[in-house]
Amino acid sequence: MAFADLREFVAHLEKAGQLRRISAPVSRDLEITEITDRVSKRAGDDNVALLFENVEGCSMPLLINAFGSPARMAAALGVEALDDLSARVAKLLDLRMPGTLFDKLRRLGDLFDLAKAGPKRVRSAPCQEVVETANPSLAALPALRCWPGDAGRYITLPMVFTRDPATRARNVGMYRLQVYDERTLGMHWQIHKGSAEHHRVAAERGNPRMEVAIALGGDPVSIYAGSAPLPPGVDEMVFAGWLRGSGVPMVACKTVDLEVPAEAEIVLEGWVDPAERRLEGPFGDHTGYYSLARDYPVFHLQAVTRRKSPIYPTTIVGRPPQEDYWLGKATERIFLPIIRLLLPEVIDMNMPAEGVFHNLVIVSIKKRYPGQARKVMFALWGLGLMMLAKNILIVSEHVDVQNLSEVAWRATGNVDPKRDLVLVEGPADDLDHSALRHRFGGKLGIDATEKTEADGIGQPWPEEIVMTPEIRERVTRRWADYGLS
Ligand SMILES: Cc1cc2nc3c(=O)[nH]c(=O)nc-3n(C[C@H](O)[C@H](O)[C@H](O)COP(=O)(O)O)c2cc1C
Ligand SMILES: [Mn+2]
Repeated sequence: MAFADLREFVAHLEKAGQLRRISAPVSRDLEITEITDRVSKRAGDDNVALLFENVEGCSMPLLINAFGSPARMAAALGVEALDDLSARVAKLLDLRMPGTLFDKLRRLGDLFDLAKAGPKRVRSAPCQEVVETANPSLAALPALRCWPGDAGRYITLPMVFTRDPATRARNVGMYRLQVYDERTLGMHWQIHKGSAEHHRVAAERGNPRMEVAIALGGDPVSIYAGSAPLPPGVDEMVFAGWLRGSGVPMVACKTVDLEVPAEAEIVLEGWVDPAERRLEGPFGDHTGYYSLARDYPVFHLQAVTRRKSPIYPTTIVGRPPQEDYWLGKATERIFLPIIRLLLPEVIDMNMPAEGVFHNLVIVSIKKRYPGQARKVMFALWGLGLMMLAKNILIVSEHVDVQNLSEVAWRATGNVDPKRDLVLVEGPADDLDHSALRHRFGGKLGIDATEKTEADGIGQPWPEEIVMTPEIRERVTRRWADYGLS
């Protein structure tokens, strides 16, 4: 089931006991961060979404941690468990010629789902119940000051809409926005990202202005889609429509030639001057460190449209695990079948919270020939935003990459540093504070697969210890006899 808008999702979470309303007055300066950080690091059902109804000095309720658990993330995307996402994508990518008539009809059904995925243009929209063009202002938004060292307040869960000035192709990205004043925002699209490329094209063409629309809220699938690293030119709204099972209703903006999800809560319309830069940050980031202040483009507000009583959605990032880890986990599950299509030896992958996405990617492979682990590393380093992966660890197919204890055991035992480490350099994540220099640094590939003669071992590779099935079965059967309970 896909939710039509943020309110439906909130209602679902509340009914499922996954949301708490906080009516006590709270400050948006640091206090909400501390509360949310504690709740998002709790285990199980104590980790809930939070709806702050009384943010001091603001009339809008503030929603946070709505995606912050596996159950909520799955619910947001209309599946029972995040692994179901892999199955859905794998089904879509299955290009084998269907055999039986039944298979053919089922395949037709998949393609029909895809045909329904296109955005639906609507003329009137909840996100335009109120239109403020005369004197637009950001002042009503309960934007958070997240951490003590932050340069200011930030909008942290936006969908940023741009078009390629040459092809008119749409991009949607989740890029944080620093609130400079009531009309200006810092636009933190990093150099490797979709809208940064649009911005570059606009600058190259000498365009004086590039139109931008920022949507806050909307259906949860669309919100998530802004964070998905789709290939350039692939429309996040078509992707969202496919995930939802129905096209996202979109409405034309009032003052810019862009469309936004009709069900959004708040929309900020405006523009970026391709030649303008302003210092953005520092910002307490998802690495657990402050990202440094750097020059970024500037968004100028020219209109606000919104619902009559909007909910303001936001998140905080900081030392993991936090809400963004689950947004990333959904991406990991969705992209696994795509990676497997290109690299069929890949079995599973894990980007653990401790690795904050780019720092550590663990991949299991079915190895057939020497050097195959290296082949997979190099392929991943050439694949979209995987180019930013700093450490790639390859293990054999039978290793459970989701089990970090097993991974540590295998990786330390199966690796000879002289033979199994690959040290290269390449593009580094914008936020990698340890890189050689900004956006460029070293990368480590670790081949932790078991080695064979073909890998050039200098001593026989031992067998792994496993008990015989007969004894295991016998002990299981007799367990009660031993009095061990
Ligand atoms: C909570 C959150 C905040 C993010 N903030 C930024 C950001 O400030 N700048 C950025 O370039 N990417 C940020 N990202 C990552 C992008 O959303 C992600 O790379 C996405 O692929 C961008 O869309 P694009 O591929 O169309 O550029 C953030 C992701 C999340 C989940
Ligand atoms: Mn994109």
